[in-house]
Amino acid sequence: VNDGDGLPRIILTEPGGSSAEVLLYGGQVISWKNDKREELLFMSSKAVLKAHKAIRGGVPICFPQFGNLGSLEQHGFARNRLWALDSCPSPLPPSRSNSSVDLILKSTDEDLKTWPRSFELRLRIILGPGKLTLIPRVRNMDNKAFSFTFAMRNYLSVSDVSEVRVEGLETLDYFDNLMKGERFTEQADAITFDGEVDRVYLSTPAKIAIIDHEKKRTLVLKKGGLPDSVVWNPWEKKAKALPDFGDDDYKSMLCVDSAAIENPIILKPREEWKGWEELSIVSSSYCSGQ
Ligand code: TA6
Repeated sequence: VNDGDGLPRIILTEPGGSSAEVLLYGGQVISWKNDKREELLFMSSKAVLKAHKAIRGGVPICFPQFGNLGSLEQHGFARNRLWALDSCPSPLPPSRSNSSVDLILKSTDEDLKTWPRSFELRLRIILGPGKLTLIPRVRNMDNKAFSFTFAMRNYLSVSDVSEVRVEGLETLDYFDNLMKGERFTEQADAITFDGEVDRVYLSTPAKIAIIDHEKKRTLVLKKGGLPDSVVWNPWEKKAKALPDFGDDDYKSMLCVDSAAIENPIILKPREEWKGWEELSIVSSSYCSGQ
């Protein structure tokens, strides 16, 4: 499907009524709506939906480098490349209620100049009732080993970030990007937000809950093969400094990413790494009386 902005996209729907929209550009999910057509992911009011610029919202794929942890552009180049439909995806367990798409990004001669490793990066996106699953895989197509860091940056839509709690990260160590990446230990019994937060939580549990009181909704992030989780909100000052971020956008978003940052993933020739994340919505409205 080609929409107004000329970016080819795939629309996924499932019998329960939810939907998702995926751009071939960046292999990026840009929308995930529940069965009530509510948008569950954040998209900046000033996002630039043009090729060759990272799109500020949905689920950007940060590969082969997270942040500025290396010589590449911030968060690597995968989110700024045109991916393709994977014509020979590995078989999926049969399921009536899911719809899915398989995307692939292969290293190009251009990329080999900046990152001299040949790779195949695959991403399977599966939409199920109340559930969105992303399964990234990286295969080393080279004749020597290489390592990379990786993140799926989940821009989540929230009613008011100052009313959001994140549970599952308590007692963990984290790198604080606001304190030159120094390592700290989380003391709070849940993460709440009253200012800029930019932390890489390390070796997180497989399940993290983002509780949005106002919307009476909890988003549960489950993941595997991606031990770390970045929690980011730019808050007012940084939001103003980002040209593709609306000044008030920070109030209605929170990034809680699935990532492999502390320990880069190392692949031997022909070896393939596989990770996964599952975003699901638990609307507490019906259980409010319980
Ligand atoms: O969360 C890590 C981080 O590097 C932040 O410091 C902030 O820069 C954010 O990612 C946004 O990066 P981007 O390249 O998407 O603007």
